[in-house]
Amino acid sequence: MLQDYLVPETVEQALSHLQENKGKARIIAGGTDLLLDLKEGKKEAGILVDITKIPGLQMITVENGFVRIGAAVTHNQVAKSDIIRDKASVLAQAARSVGSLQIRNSGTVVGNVLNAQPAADTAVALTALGAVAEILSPAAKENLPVEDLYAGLGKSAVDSASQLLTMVQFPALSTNQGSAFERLEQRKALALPMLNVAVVVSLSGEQFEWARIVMAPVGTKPVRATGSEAILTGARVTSEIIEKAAGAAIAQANPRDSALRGSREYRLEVLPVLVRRALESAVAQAKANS
Ligand SMILES: Cc1cc2nc3c(=O)[nH]c(=O)nc-3n(C[C@@H](O)[C@@H](O)[C@H](O)COP(=O)(O)OP(=O)(O)OC[C@H]3O[C@@H](n4cnc5c(N)ncnc54)[C@H](O)[C@@H]3O)c2cc1C
Repeated sequence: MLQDYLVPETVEQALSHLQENKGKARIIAGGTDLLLDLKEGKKEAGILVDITKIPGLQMITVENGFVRIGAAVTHNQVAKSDIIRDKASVLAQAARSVGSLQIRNSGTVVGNVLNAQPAADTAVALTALGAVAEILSPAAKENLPVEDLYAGLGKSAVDSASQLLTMVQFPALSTNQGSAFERLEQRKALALPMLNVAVVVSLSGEQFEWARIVMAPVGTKPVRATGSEAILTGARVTSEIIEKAAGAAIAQANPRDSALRGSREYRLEVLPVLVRRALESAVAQAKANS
């Protein structure tokens, strides 16, 4: 049962609330996942520590070539941000595809990552961007890649009863780079997609320098299609090589059969199409930028 709702104004206050109420308090941001989890008894917390009024966590900035997104930033703020549209459009697309307007107005990108659903739209995009999260505990600060925040299906490596994830950061895309997001969904009311794919490519003239291809839900967390990435590294940009790389993505995909989100066979059939489309869009963006 909820006993208190605390609204700190600084990160230090938030951490001391967690420390003083050892194990009983828990961070809340938009509450779109947490309130349902509390109601259904999947998580427990007597005290909620609301971080959305901490000014330092409300910012989207770009500094020294790195984009930073604070933990109180919502999906809509990310989707509308000129910085994100310009420097990481894959993330703007992913944030725009989350739930409904109300969900996007209160749900945060960081909360989406910490809920640890494999198909969390912004976690898939952040993994493709090579994003790293800053995590504070009362006595320590650590930086972890977003993909390493998944400790299992629906289980985060961050303990929200004692730790605060303050922000995620990643390199801003430069002029020879492009990115794209593809999503297969049954209908808009469905909370999570049947499949989603995020791609970032870096070109050197007519060649791929490198590519990061991330797909979900085809495992317990967003999955890198490293075999496809290896096919593209150093290869000439042609539709044949894109087709070949897209086809290879299924080797690392292990989707489950789902009555709600489609059969394994169907998802394996469609996945290469989404990867191909995302690669084509990302290449087109990189060429238009350079
Ligand atoms: C109807 C509906 C539709 C949805 N559709 C989609 C969809 O299409 N795609 C999609 O990806 N998701 C979807 N979602 C889920 C999405 O809304 C959430 O994942 C959201 O982004 C979570 O953010 P939040 O700020 O609300 O997190 P909260 O619910 O506040 O918190 C989530 C978890 O993270 C912890 N936490 C939050 N912030 C921090 C922090 N800074 N440090 C430490 N711990 C923290 C909390 O304690 C909690 O355990 C949907 C949800 C609903 C209800």
